[in-house]
Amino acid sequence: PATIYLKDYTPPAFLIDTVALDIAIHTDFTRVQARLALRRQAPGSASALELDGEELELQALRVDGVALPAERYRIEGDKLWITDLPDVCVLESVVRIAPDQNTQLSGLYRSKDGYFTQCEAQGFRRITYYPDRPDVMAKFVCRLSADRAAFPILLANGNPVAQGAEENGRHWATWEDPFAKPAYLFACVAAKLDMLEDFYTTTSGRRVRCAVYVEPGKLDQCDHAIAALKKSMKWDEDVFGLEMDLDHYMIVAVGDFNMGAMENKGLNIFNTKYVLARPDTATDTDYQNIDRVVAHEYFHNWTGNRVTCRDWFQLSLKEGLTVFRDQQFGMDVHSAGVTRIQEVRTLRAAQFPEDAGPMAHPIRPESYAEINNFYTATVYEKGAEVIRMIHTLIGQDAFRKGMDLYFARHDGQAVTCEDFVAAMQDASGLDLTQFKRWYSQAGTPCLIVRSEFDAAARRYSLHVEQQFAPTPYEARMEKEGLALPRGPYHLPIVLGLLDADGHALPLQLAGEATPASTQRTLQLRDAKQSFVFENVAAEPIPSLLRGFSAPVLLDYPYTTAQLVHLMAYDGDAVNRWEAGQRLATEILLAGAKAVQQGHSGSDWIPLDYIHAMARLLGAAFVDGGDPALVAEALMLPSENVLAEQMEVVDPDALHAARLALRRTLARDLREALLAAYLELKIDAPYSPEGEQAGKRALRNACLGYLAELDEPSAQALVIGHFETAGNMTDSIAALAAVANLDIPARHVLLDSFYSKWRDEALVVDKWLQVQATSRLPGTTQDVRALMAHEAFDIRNPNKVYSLVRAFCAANPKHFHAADGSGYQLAADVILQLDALNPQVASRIARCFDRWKKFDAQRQHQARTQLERVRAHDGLSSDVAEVVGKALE
Ligand code: B3K
Ligand code: ZN
Repeated sequence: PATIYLKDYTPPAFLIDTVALDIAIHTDFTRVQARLALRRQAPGSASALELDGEELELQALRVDGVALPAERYRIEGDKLWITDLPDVCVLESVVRIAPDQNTQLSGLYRSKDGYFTQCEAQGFRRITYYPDRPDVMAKFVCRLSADRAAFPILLANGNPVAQGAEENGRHWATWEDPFAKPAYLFACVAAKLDMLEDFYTTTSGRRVRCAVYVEPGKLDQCDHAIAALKKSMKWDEDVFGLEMDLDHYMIVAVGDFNMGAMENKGLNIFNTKYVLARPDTATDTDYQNIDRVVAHEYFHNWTGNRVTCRDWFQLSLKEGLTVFRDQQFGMDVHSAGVTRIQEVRTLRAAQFPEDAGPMAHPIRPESYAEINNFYTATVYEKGAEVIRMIHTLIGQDAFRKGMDLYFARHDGQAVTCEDFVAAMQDASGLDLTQFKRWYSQAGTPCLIVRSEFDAAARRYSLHVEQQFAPTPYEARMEKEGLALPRGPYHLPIVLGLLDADGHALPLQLAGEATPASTQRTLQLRDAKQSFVFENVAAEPIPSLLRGFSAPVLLDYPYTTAQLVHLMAYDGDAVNRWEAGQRLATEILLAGAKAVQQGHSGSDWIPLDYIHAMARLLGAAFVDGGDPALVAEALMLPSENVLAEQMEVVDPDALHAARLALRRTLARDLREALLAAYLELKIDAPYSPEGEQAGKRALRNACLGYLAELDEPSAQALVIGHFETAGNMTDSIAALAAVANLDIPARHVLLDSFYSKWRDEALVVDKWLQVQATSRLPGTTQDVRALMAHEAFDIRNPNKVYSLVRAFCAANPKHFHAADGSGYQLAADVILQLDALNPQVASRIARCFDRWKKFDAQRQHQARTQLERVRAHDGLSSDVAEVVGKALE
């Protein structure tokens, strides 16, 4: 596939003031008429008009009402060029498209209940000829028509302006969006759906109709989404002073959708997974995800829609910022500590490996082959961390001023990441020149921190060294002559110092007259930099990078005793958790080594750790204890995260060590776990809110440990949990536990679950997922068998993600099986899917990212499969880019 470069950006020759679309949906085809009011950017210049179009059947082309002669235009691949246009003119086109054949789910496509669209990043070109680039912003009017009985609901962006009947039982509706927008934010829907509506009145008095549209019969699963929407609207007003700007805000749920959701202006289209919820079908995590995704798409209305991206290289401008905003919302509406811990876990599980692998890229890449491959953890999650660092460095008030300035300068524009940083810099007065390296350098920096205590001088020093080794991305750029000078990062280190009793010390930096507080934000700028604290009576324990203040790796030689101390006393919830994770990681890596050396015992598990975990569990029940935080602390680092720490990954040894540690904890803490399990039983009616959800999380974590005891009583507990569960959180916790046990009840429970929920697609997804992530031998064969089960459909992304992606990404023991059977399964699916839906195929292909970290035998197996995929005729640019970079 051809590479596209940021440095090649040129502004479009023509702008579009208005677009009038007429989309007529028929049984066999859809006819799209488009009327574009064009205006040349540089009047008098001669450049041709460049339009994009993909899989369109062109039927007519007229300029100012006159059919365009063949010599005035040229179609080359997915481009349509028109020459000799006047500076101002109206271009009309008529095309036919085939949404019923659109398995890519990009553009206009058919799903069970009707027709839906997905235009980001480049789906609009699959609907009509258009300059499909975000820096062309136009006002859209859309007339939609279809059969009335089959598709009674007709929606598009903005406001409904007219509707009526046509002959042959058809009907039409016209929608007008008062805001200029790029084509990627266009949406329309023609479907049979039920609707739930509610109203929200903004501070300035606009009464906004909030409507959720879902598959008929699912109205009882919409309350949470609509409540989340109203909460988000309120939050954005309170925190950022940003109001809803339209009279209608619609969310349409569709079961076939490539990603989570899409922020189309006034007409969000959502994966059903992030809309539908009922206590018996959705887990606490599902409820929380719905809050976050609804908020995220809503927040895009300002960060993404009112101010959009100049080009797709700037994707993090809207995504990093909007993820940061939904994270802040999450911290405000849920527990701040738990929310942040979960974000850190996601970053480590998805972004750090990406940054260390063949697809490494900065949050603003310089080049790409397929833009759909860049909706990544780096652009989103690391992008959000970069915004968070600005927020930490300049503080909440200056950040708010920066946001105000950004909107004052750029409302209605398509801008770049520089524009955002400039607003933050101008509002705060902090020089962010060096900070901008976060936008152009790939890889996870490592901070090597060493401390020094001078008892006589009562002085404590922290010496920090930054390492920022180049990644394959940098090597590639260099080969292409695009090498950028690399340099140290500017980042905030939020820290505290603890004394031996666990008290926070007042922090007085050298040169200061008095201590300022017990927590400080230090600014690191140099490759090597020291921070000196005065008046320190005894050697403290440093609590570094509190709240995970920068997306870096930290190398500090903590002793076990120090980590145990931090686990108990650190004033920062994230760092209490972090200390436990750090300790568990050390222990598990030692355990993996022991397993490799053939030790069968568990003497590599220090008693101090077991005691610390016991104290943690007990802490959930004292005054002020937080079961949700304890549940997080009980969760050991995943095998994939541990794998990143191994020179050569041994998935079997890691699995064995982790399981041994879980079993040891279960055995040694059994009374406490059982007592906690009994104590945490909730009698009140279900609520997904924090307090109950936290108790359930801890209770189910205890159950998970107890299930590791290879004993009938523990198995009976799990089965009883399943049978008495009053909500999906508890059911699925029990089912996931039993899916790992080779006992007769396994099949009984799985079968009864399936027969109960076979008609509830999202619950069937969970059923597939617990089986795909089972550690039992034979799982790979089970996954293959499930692909042939009536419950599976390779055309439905949720099914593929729940079964195949869960297997590849969350079952390392089986995916990385030494015989290559996991890799072969993945490659089979990638090839089968590539012809249908390249975006989904490419996401599966990403599971091979870390193949070079494994032993020679596994590398050979992986390479064989990667090469088989690469050699396939007609491979999509999506998969070709991922596999090509993996094999580089
Ligand atoms: N902006 C969309 C993502 C579109 C992905 C296109 N392949 C959802 C979001 O981030 O809100
Ligand atoms: Zn987004």
